[in-house]
Amino acid sequence: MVDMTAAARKVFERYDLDGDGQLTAEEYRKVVEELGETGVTDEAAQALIDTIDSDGDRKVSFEEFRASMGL
Ligand SMILES: [Ca+2]
Ligand SMILES: [Ca+2]
Repeated sequence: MVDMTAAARKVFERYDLDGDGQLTAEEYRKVVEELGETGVTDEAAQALIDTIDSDGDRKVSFEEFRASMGL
């Protein structure tokens, strides 16, 4: 059985480049660019972060990230 929380944690850590436990729009943009997705604007990255962010700090904690995956 796959531990989905552990899997989500791995994805989260991949995006959290500075390891502070919060995903920012800039971190998200850097990772998708590394994956070959060009043309992601700061605004588009922030809009996605804001979609997942539930406490309004404009960053995504692991709890928010996990909740966004339905875990
Ligand atoms: Ca971070
Ligand atoms: Ca947040």
